[in-house]
Amino acid sequence: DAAPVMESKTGASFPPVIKDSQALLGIGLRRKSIFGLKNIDVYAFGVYADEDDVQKKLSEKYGKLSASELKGNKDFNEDVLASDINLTVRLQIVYSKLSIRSVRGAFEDSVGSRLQKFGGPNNKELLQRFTSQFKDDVKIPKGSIIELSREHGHVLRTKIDGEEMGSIQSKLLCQSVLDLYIGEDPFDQQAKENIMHKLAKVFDD
Ligand code: DAO
Ligand code: DAO
Ligand code: DAO
Repeated sequence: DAAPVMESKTGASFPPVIKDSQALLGIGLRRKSIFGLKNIDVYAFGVYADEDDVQKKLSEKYGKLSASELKGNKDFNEDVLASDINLTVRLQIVYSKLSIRSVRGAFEDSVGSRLQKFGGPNNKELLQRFTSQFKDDVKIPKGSIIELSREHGHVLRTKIDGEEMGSIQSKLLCQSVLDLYIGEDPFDQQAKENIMHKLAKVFDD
């Protein structure tokens, strides 16, 4: 029924449903400052979730609360991050000069800081296991679509333009990646609020 949703600054467009059952909850923009001088738009993103799954896993604890009561509820936020709900973050690259080197570096900063936050300081080895998978010959030109999906059992699956790059079973990694978008200090605060509101509304009907 619904039409694609467009991120207005970049023109990136997001289908309303992916993987047959995951609905778009909200979209946002990942920006990065370079040399402390200017911000570049790196990618637009959309967060999707299986709403039946949200019902099934969280309604016992939150089903009696309305969306407005759940607004800003820290427990709810943490449970969404840590639970086993099927969730996908779809990235659409808008920066045209992305190199694997800068992806690796950004990843080590952003995901690395979350691995530390949730798992403590001894996660260097885990992180390097990932970034070493980013082969120098992988191309991520403008328009590329990267899907980061948490599947049941805390499996994080990565696809680039529909092609599977790998998957890894790690609750810590799933939580750390999602924290970038809907955690305490997200890339796009407004996006996070929209996404959490949509998730909370699942219980309203
Ligand atoms: O050209 O060095 C540069 C600046 C580019 C910054 C790129 C940030 C990469 C962000 C991660 C993208 C993940 C797909
Ligand atoms: O925006 O800082 C960030 C991190 C985003 C996570 C992106 C993971 C992309 C993995 C793709 C590897 C391609 C070689
Ligand atoms: O278990 O060490 C292993 C192999 C897993 C391959 C994982 C590649 C996944 C790329 C991770 C990107 C995370 C956003």
